[in-house]
Amino acid sequence: LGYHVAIVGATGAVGQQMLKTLERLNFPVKTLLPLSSKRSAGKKVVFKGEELTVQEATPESFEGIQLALFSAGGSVSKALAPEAVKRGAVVVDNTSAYRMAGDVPLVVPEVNEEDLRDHNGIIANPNCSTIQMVAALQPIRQAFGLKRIIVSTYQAVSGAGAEAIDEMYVQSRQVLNNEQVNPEILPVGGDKKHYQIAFNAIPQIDKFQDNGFTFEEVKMIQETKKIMRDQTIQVAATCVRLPVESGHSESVYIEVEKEGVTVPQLREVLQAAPGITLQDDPAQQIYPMAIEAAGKDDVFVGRIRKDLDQEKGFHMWIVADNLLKGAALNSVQIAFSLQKLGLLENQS
Ligand code: 11C
Repeated sequence: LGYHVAIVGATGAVGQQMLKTLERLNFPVKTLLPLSSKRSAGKKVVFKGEELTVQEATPESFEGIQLALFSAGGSVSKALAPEAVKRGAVVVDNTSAYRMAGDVPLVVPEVNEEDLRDHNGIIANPNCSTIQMVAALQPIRQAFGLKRIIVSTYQAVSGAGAEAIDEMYVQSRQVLNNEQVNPEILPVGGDKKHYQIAFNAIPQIDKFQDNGFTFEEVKMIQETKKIMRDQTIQVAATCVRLPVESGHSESVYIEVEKEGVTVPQLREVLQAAPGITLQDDPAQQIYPMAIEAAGKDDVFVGRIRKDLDQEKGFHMWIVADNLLKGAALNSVQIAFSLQKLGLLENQS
């Protein structure tokens, strides 16, 4: 028994993790259809030990598909997600194409699983840097309320795709060999200028908006308010790319609503929260780090401390694998939640 599942973008960095995560968590898959753009069609992917040929995604590809996980860019989702829905599939979309649409739930299961009940065929998977932050802050919010968030991110190159990972390694070798570096992708594939990522920190992820924030920063702000169903939470973000392969890190400042909250109380609620691992022991130099979080499912939280001036202010350091909890794992968790809530067709 299982579902007929399609992965759109099966050869990409996230698509590959979707295949592995479906297999690793034993999601009931009856048939797996790997789809891609014309360019990648014909490539092979492996699912449960079986080699599968990737097919070009067309509207007809979705005949008989019950669940389609999309991660092939916003334009592909815009063109094909409605076609999949028309043919009876439930779509979990990992792009920003539908995230802010009023009739599309934007879901991190630990935070707002119940929003899935309002879906109209498409469910949006939030941006990676948003997911790990709201997953860590939700238990704090439930216990003590949440008034304000100020976040600075330290994001891995894998968030910009497999080509950006290659660019980091190529440039690193070039710098070490005293060779010329020719940036072509980062900070943003489609923008006017490109900068060296090797041995650098670039304060731009995605394109600048009219308000001076980048689109990545705007996503963190808008998505957080939507997922938490609270437009009054004050959110500001600064997003920075680092030469780290996988694992986004975030320095997060929050102000809670309740008075008299202590650091041990924050640690206690985080320790009890599903999907969160507390790594917070300054005396032993224990704190989350990207190279340790990479390849793991949980969101790691540490460096929790009270602000020295704001009575209700706290700081913390939140790290997660951006391709797993930030993308593929959250999408697969949404699929499990859909199944649990009876929102998928019957298995065959
Ligand atoms: C990055 N957060 O690290 C981006 C990648 O909207 O799903 C994910 C983009 C998105 O570059």
